Amino acid sequence: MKLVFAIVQDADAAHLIRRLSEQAFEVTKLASTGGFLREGNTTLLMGIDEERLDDLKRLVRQVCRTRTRLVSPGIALSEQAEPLLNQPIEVPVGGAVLFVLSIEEFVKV
Ligand code: 2BA
Repeated sequence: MKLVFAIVQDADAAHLIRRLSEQAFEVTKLASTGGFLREGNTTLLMGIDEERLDDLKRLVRQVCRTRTRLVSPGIALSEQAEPLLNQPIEVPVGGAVLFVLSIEEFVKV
């Protein structure tokens, strides 16, 4: 069994959860915040059989879009050691970031 953490943009979360549920993936949704942009995002926790991992990745790829955000150095970069940039920079976000962990035991009691 695998545990997948998927960090997705809030704008994609509802659609993705709906599609996952349609495909009988069990999902827990957590509200999270990206450390770089300091904006809300969504972390999904999914315990799945290893054989379904490719299906899950395919679904996430279909739903989660890459977007760009303009980051003003005065906001997001202000606490970095060397805030050398004066102009807003364009930062790509997503589609999604996945962490896949092997699970030793899964029980429902
Ligand atoms: P944030 O940390 O808010 O990052 C948003 C986007 O900013 C990232 O998109 C990346 O393109 C860019 N970015 C992040 N750190 C940067 C830096 N030090 N310098 C320049 N650009 C930087 P994604 O890679 O798609 O990540 C989306 C969200 O996924 C992240 O939001 C964070 O919440 C999470 N994430 C990404 N990689 C992670 C990792 N290795 N460990 C934990 N969480 C991660």
